[in-house]
Amino acid sequence: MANIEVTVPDLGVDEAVEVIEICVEVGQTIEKEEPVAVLESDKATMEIPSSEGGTVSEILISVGDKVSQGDKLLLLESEAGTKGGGSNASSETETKAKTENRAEDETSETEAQETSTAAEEGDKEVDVFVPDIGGAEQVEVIEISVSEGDEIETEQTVLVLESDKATMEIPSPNAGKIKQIKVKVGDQVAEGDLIAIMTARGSSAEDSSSPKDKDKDREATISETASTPLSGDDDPIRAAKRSEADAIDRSAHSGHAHAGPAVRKLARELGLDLSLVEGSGRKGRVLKDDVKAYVKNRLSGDGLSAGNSVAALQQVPLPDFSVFGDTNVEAMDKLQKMTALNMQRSWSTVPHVTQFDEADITDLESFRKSKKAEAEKLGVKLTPLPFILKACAHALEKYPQFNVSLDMAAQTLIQKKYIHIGIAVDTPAGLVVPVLRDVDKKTVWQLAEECQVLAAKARDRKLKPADMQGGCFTISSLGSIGGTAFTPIVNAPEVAILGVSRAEYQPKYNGSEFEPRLMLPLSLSYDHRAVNGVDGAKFTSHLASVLADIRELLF
Ligand code: CAO
Repeated sequence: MANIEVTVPDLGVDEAVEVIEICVEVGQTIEKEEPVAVLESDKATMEIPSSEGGTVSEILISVGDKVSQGDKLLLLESEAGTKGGGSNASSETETKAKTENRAEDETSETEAQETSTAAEEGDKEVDVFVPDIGGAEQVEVIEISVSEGDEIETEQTVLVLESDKATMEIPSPNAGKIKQIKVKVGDQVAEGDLIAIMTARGSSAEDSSSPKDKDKDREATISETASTPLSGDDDPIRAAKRSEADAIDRSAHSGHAHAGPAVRKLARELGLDLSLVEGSGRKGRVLKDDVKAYVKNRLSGDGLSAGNSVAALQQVPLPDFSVFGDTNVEAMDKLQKMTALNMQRSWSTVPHVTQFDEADITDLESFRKSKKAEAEKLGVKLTPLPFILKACAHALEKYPQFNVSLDMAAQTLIQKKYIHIGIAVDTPAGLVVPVLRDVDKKTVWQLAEECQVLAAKARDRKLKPADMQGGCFTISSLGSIGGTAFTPIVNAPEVAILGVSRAEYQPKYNGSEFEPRLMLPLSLSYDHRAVNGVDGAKFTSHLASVLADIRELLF
């Protein structure tokens, strides 16, 4: 076992440079070339790679220290290394540090040089065209990555095109200023179409007279990004994977996150858009820990419950509505944000199927009416809802596959042995779902009273979080309002929801004649991962038969 000193290589700068990040901890085993520290001068940010692999035994610097070539950064214990190998190692790393210095230096001499060249040679107006995109015609513009007036660099993405098979970033052939954008999101474009006019800086300006010739050089860039774009590969899975890879590649380049190559690599591996991550380093630099914390937060679900995560949902591009008439913009309140998040999450993760049916509630309605006087005496409003609750509890007992939650991460099915049912309640503040517990064990009177109490609490905003937790199934009754059917969204992690529409008299043939029957429309949406179609149909027909003859509840 030998102790190796990892030292600062030649940084190509005269002055001492500040340590802005230490990327390793004592006891950590690292590979050769793994970044150990990040240094920052006023011109560049440099990751210093380790000259050897080994276990970090001591860190000799702190964030904020100023270091120069040859200064010791840390000690490594290595079985392979030799004592004093640091100096050799540091010379090995010199080239790399210099290279990264150059690559990372986004604000330094290059820019200054470009500016002076531009000043010397004069700016030139050039057209930016769609380059060769593999012969594809009419490809949709899905994103415009620059705005008029933006200063951009050569190869910076100007816009993103998407065909049904690939996503392609179109890079700028020049550095300079975007003068005019000639396309908008949703436009269909083909090779040679004019995308933008820009004022190219000095020598970077290419001749705009021949778009096809001019774009030859850029074909390679696009082919790399979109990997065999539109090449006639009709395999939808391969195409989808390619698109996914392209999207990941695009996301890793998107935004203007301030981060080093190792952090960018990590973000790319995780398919993470770095511009979404808030950097805790100096000048907002994104550190590895920021990336890990962001991913952990998103996976734990906290990220989704945070108010500002509504913005992270996929957003349809919005026009400026004020162009069409007067508008008023109001912030969404917490309930609206939570409802939007929950709906979006359920709609995009649960494969929904909706089964429609109708229940003949003519006899139930007569019975309910016969109980009205008694209900009034008890101070309870007896609507069809408590009967529907009772029928659902009965169906959940008979078809327990509707009383489960799926844990896809653990690949398990959680079977619930209790029957708690939520009812969607419309309030002036929005939709809430209080939960009635042990519905199977309660009488219709108890359920009627509880519905009334919970609905009143909901409207008065007096529900506590516990009142809205623990549901196994939800009923959304729009019966008092109208409609013939609808497709409710499953209240995940439950796997089914019953939508109830307005009961109407319909002529039904009884074998010898038509007679008026009061028919209650039922719309059962379920998670097709947990419930199959046959069971969906069995569940609604069981509900229909119980509601047609509530004596069925006895069995
Ligand atoms: N068909 C015909 N009439 C119906 C009916 C139906 N399916 N359901 C209820 N009614 C009648 C009731 O019987 C009552 O009439 P009577 O006073 O003559 O008996 C009247 O409509 C009003 O009922 P209600 O709305 O006061 O009571 P309810 O038990 O049916 O519903 C509640 C309670 C809280 C569920 C309801 O008020 C509510 O908020 N519904 C909206 C749910 C919602 O927003 N769903 C959408 C979720 S997804 O976006």
